[in-house]
This record gives sequence, structure tokens and C-alpha cells, in this order.
Amino acid sequence: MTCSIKALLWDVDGTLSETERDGHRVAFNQAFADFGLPWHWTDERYGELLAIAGGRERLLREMSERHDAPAQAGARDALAHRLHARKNERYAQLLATRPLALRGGVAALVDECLARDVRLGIATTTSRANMEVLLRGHWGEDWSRRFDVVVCGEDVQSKKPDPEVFVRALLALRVVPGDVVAIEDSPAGVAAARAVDIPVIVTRSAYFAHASFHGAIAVGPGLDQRRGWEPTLESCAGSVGRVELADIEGWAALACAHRH
Ligand code: XBP
Ligand code: MG
Repeated sequence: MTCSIKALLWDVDGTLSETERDGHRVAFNQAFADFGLPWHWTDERYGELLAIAGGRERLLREMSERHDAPAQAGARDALAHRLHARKNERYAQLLATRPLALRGGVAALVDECLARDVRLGIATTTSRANMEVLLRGHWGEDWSRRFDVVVCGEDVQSKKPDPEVFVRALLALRVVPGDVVAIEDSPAGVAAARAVDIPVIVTRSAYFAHASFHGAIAVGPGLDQRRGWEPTLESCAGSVGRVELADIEGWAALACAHRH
């Protein structure tokens, strides 16, 4: 029985960075204003809409509930397409002027994986351009050298909670689900990973701070702290005070032992 980790698969929005609250929502509202629409997504409304994966899909949901949206499906599609493109432009501008920080503990865990030859992948349903602008801001032009596989929204037919994004990542890495661990922040992300038996840990993000997560091997407040995790982490003197690869391997081994 082997349960060692060969790769970590990262979600982007909410997991690598608080992009939803501080980036996408703000950019959507700017796009509405640019188009002269009296629409505005509050924090609360955006939190509800996050149940729908994909920015364009989210716009279509909004339109299906508004009286001042185009009545015809074709016109809605066209508007969603244009608004989404504008939102992505605004998102890129926003991050160019004020880069969004990576969440605590992310960069250190990435470095640790690279030092230990644990491969890294991105499994996200965000658009490639949005992911690139975020990661370029942190790791520079060669950001992608850290990742052996990058699967984005454009690469799949169906977004999370459909597992397609993970299936593609596994195929590209030539590994089986038990070889990897996914890191997610949303119920849809966890459901997508679990649908193909990938063990998943959850770092709670702003919008999913109180969500229920079924089937995760560990759930906690963030990679930058050892407190508040379930299963608990030892907080020994001399430890670095963040979640380390060994902790993730420990959770994976625990889950693996339960399965066998
Ligand atoms: C991310 C999404 C995306 C982003 C916005 O989900 O659902 O739609 O909210 O990006 P995950 P786009 O974190 O599970 O990858 O506007 O590019 O869709
Ligand atoms: Mg996410």
C-alpha cells in the first residue's frame, strides 16, 4: 500500500488568492458600470452566485432573474459574452495596478514541493487570462515553469463540480487519483475532486468560511496556520507554524489507511 504524494493540484480562485472577493466581484461591477447597467453585485449576492461555476454562467443566472435583462436567450448570451470579456479586462487592469496577494502559506508550500520533487498542477475553471495575470504578478513571466500541468476553464466542456478539469490534469500528469492531493476552497471544487476519488484538502476562503465540506481529508482556515484544522495538527516547538507537505502527506495517509 503506497500513499505518498506525487503531485499537488491547486485550485486558483479563493485558494491561491482571495480573487473572488477582491478581484472578480469588483471587476464585474466595473463592467456593469462601463455598460451603463444599473446592476451591482454586493458581497452577499456574489456569494450566492458563486454556487455557479464560471463568470459567464454567473451573468446568465443573474439575467435569468432580472426584469431589465434582454428577454431573448440569444441576446442574453451575447450580452453575457461582452460583459464577461469586459470584466476580464477590468480584472487584468485591477491586478496590474494592485496585485492581489497569494494567500498565506501558498508560496512556501509551492517552494517546498519544488524542492522535494512533488509535481504541481493547476486545476481551475477560471479563464486562462485571469489565472495568468494573477500568477505572473507573483512569480514573473516564467510562472508556469513551476507547474507541470495547467487546466483552465477553456480546456473543459463542463466546469466544476464536474470532474473534467481533474480528469484532464491526471491524464496530463500520468498519475492515478491516489497519487495526488487537490487543494480547494469551495464545495463545487471538493465535489469535482471527490467525483474522481482525488483526496482533497480545503483552505476556507472568504465566501466559503462556513460552508460544509463532505469528503475532504482535511479542512482548515489556511495554509499559513496550524490551528483550526480538522484533523488537528500538532503545534510543536520549532515547527514553522504553517501547513507543510508532511502534514498533507499525513492527512493523505490517514485517509488512505481508512480506505484499506
Ligand atoms: C472559479 C470560477 C470562476 C471565477 C471567475 O472557480 O468559478 O468563474 O469566479 O473566473 P474555481 P471567470 O475556483 O473552482 O476554479 O470569469 O474566468 O469564469
Ligand atoms: Mg475556488
